[in-house]
Amino acid sequence: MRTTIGIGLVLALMVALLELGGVPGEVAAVASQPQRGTVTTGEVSGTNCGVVAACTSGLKVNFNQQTCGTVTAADGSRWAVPAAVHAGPAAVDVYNDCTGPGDIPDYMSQVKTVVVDPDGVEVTGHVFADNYYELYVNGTFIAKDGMGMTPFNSTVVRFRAKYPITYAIKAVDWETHLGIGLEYDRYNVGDGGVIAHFSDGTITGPQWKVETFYIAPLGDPGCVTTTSGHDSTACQAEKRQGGNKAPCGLADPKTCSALHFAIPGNWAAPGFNDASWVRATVYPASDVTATPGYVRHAKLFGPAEFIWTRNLLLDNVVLARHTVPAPAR
Ligand SMILES: [Ca+2]
Ligand SMILES: [Ca+2]
Repeated sequence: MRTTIGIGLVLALMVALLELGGVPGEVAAVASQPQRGTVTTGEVSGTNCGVVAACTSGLKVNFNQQTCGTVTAADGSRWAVPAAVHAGPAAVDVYNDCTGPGDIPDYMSQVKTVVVDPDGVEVTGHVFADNYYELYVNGTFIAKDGMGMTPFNSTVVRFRAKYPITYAIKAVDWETHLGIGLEYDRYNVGDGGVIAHFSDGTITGPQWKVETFYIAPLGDPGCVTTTSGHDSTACQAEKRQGGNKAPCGLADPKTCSALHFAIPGNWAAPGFNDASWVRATVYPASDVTATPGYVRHAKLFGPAEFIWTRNLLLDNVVLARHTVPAPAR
């Protein structure tokens, strides 16, 4: 009996040691690092997934539809590019020169309150995104940006929610060449940025946690590391007057790749664990936008700062979270 147990134990130990010696690197990597992304290469066509099909203001604006496509990776997985869009309602615009007159003086009278928690407090917020955002509060969808690509609008939202309040923003630097992170005839690399100010004192800033889930254009996706969040800072893109450029786009846009990471279904929920995400990087407003939607209404954003991930150019879908235990004022 004792001998049998002894042999059994020795065999079990030997099997364990063999397993450790067999694939230790892979096992350890899976346990300690965020999942590697999925690579796709090349551009796909898309269809309008935005609220607006054409501008009606008669003003001279650079209108581009918000189009959505799907790219397929070599492993057969399919990815919405640049991002999936929530079917819910668009936020009221503070500034819109495409389907509105520009400044919308009576915008506050149009805002409806989204009830997240009936026994909560009412909070009004102003949000500007380059190019698109969706706002979630305590896991509930509040509103999306009604101008998903260009021109640039500015918006207002209102909700009723109970503390602690988890703010969650999905921000997207939209693109016109779907799947490769490039825009317009010149195949420019677009830049992102989102800013928000809420009446409970909550503002976007470095205290927010962020992570990117769609990185493009990339020549060699191996430049993205995943030991400290999804980090594309080693990847090449150049800030240039008249349009930022990436080497693959300059050579041949068809060769540009993208790196995709699956967005967790519960990413906006209060209980979602964002421990692997990094602190937001703040950018001067001048790095993000000079458009009237923001500039003419900058006062609405008070001390809030534009946030994004570490790479304003190549990180195109950015999720941002911040939980406020009690009102700041
Ligand atoms: Ca917008
Ligand atoms: Ca971009």
